[in-house]
Amino acid sequence: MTEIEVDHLIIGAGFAGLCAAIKLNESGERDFVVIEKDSDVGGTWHINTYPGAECDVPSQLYSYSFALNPDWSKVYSPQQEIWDYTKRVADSSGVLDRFVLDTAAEESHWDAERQRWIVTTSAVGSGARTTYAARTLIAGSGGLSEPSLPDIEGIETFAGHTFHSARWDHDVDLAGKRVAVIGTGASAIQLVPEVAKVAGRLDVYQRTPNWIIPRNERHFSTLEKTVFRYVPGAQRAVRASVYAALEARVPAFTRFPKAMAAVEAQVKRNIAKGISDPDLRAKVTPDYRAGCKRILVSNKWYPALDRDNVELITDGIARVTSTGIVAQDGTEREIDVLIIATGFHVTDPPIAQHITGRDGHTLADVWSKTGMRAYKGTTIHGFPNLFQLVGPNTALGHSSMIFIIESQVRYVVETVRAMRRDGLGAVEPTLAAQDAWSDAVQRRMRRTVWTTGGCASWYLDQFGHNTTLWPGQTFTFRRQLSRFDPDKYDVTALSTVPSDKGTPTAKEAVSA
Ligand code: N01
Repeated sequence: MTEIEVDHLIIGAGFAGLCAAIKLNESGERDFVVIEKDSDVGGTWHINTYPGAECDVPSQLYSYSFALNPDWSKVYSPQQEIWDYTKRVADSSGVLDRFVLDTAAEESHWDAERQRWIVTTSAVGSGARTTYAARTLIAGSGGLSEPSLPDIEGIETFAGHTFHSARWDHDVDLAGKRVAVIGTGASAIQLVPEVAKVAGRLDVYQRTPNWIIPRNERHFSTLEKTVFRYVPGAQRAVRASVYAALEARVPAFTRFPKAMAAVEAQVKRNIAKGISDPDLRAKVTPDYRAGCKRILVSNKWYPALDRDNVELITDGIARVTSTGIVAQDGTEREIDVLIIATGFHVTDPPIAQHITGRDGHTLADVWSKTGMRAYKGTTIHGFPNLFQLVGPNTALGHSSMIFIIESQVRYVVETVRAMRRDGLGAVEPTLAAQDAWSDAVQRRMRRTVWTTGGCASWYLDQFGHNTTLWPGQTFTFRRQLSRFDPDKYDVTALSTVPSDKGTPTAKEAVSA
């Protein structure tokens, strides 16, 4: 098996991996490879092709700060536009020659003597294996990438078509079919209104209702787009105002959950507008504080549930048979297609099973005992030179993840720069630094709506801790990650172990 030495190996070509590649390249770190298991860049925006897929963060903020897009068509962008945007940015950034697509990262372990991550990859289809020996491992595989499938009795026996919302099967024609959707989260509320338009009958299985605020569906006018393109600073000013408006919501999430009463009143008006049947209104009205689960955005969900061909089932699922779903009240509803919209593995990311650190333990082993913990959500004790993008406590309930990703990538670049300057071969946060940071985050969680709001959510791990979200303003997060802080790290000088002679460079390897 060939071994390729590179300075940096990046896993994932979504917003995070692409940002890391571009910013490393700009900083002069050109010896890297990006491994992507899918056939194109774009990550979640390439993979999630379900009908109705759109972003629920305003377009003006859902782009890189260094690549504004004056051409967004709407206030909230559709999936295809965002995917196209990532492809354009990748094309124009001059880094694509170091992307290896259709290739999955399999196993990674830290070789302390060589001060390198040894990463085995396999090509999708052929299974051809390659080994990389990289100074840093930058994991950008996404917090919401691995579908979580429900553990429902008999689900494997269903004889019709079944697929997850994030693995949409476009070969299945839903026209006139009897369809069931399990789940009523962010994905379901977007796809259900579209499926309802074509399905003969649609059964929607809701476990918990969500708070769903109205969505601004406005298209940007030609004049606005022209101004964004040609008037210096105009689009940045709009972006800044959107950013500020979203940040203004943070205190309600983190310190004053009672302020969410205003959101709840707005949602109740949205329900009254969209649904005529009082029983159905009651079924979709949550009994926990708004914000405890992600607040969703839609004008189409309530009217879709109000349609004659749609039924909302809230009795719970007893089992799935070969022909349909049996609810807890014993009613069996026959279906042709089962769509699973039950979300993703978030607090138990599968990639953690494949990363083995300094002591021979996988990240999954470590986190199964402690919950997800990292220093500043990015570097991890026991895992030198590993950078986890969108790591523990970096996700947001109120604003754009791209802001967080750029903050983390800045930290990666600063750390790599310091390693070069100071001749360091390995940097690893001390356990004390990691614990202090994680404990401080957990202390801040106590007053948040995610802890006090009276709901169960995928933000919480098996210990009941919210190890997913950042409990503060995003500019605070950015400030914390603005420079490498060597006093919080165990650092080791660059070892003199010679590298294998004759190994190809990243560029040679990719083009081979
Ligand atoms: O997943 P979810 P998603 N039996 O976990 C239900 C992002 N996103 O794919 O609430 C029955 O939110 C579960 O019920 P409950 C965004 O960050 C963004 O919809 O746990 N039901 C819930 O209703 C989002 O938050 C966009 O009681 C079961 C649903 O399945 C994240 O992705 C668009 C069940 C899962 O909802 C995930 O959204 C789409 C079971 N066994 C997604 N297990 C944007 O627009 C789970 N459920 C940017």
